[in-house]
Amino acid sequence: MKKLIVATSNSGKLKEMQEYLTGLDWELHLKPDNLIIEETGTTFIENAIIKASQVAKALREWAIADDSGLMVDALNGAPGLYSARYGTTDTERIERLLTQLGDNQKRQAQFVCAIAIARPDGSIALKSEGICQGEILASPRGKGGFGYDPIFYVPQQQQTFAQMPPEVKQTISHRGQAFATLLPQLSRL
Ligand code: ITT
Repeated sequence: MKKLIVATSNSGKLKEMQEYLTGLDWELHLKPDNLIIEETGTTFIENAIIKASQVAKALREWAIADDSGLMVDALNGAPGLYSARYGTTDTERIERLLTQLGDNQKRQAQFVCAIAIARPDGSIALKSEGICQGEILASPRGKGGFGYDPIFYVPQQQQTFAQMPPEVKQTISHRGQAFATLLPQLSRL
């Protein structure tokens, strides 16, 4: 089995990425905590490529990275690329977002996920992107998931990401969409 380094420091994201990647012909390994990659890209896919490529090169192993974020229409796409840097804890990030939106009636938002897989020399073997549309609630709802999940409501399911069973979020989420196109290609590598 080939080794694949899952290049993330976000435990919620790691858990979801592991779910998509189990049962494949790849042996999953975690990225060492002390290997920190600066996200200098200007798009989600650029950042995913930077993270996968630099981790792969540093460890001389295959690596997979995810760059994702929440884009809120009424905030002109913020926090977007800066979703992780919007606060120091999930609670702080959610509070800042809700304060910025205030009682604005325009609540549409989308979660975006870009994934890249790099070869041990740092070159990119695969990349993929996924989007999930939803709305920002006025206050958090639900205990599951991670990050902004409690305020991201999906009208079709009539639930937030944090209220859904994990397997439902796994199918409809931005990450689910990105993995749906990536996985068949990954098994052919
Ligand atoms: P790595 O770069 O180490 O993977 P990170 O948390 O810095 O971890 P990003 O730069 O991609 O990751 O930032 C993504 C932000 O968007 C972060 O605050 C996440 O909590 C949030 N996010 C991404 N996917 C999410 C999801 O499915 N549900 C809730 N929040 C999510």
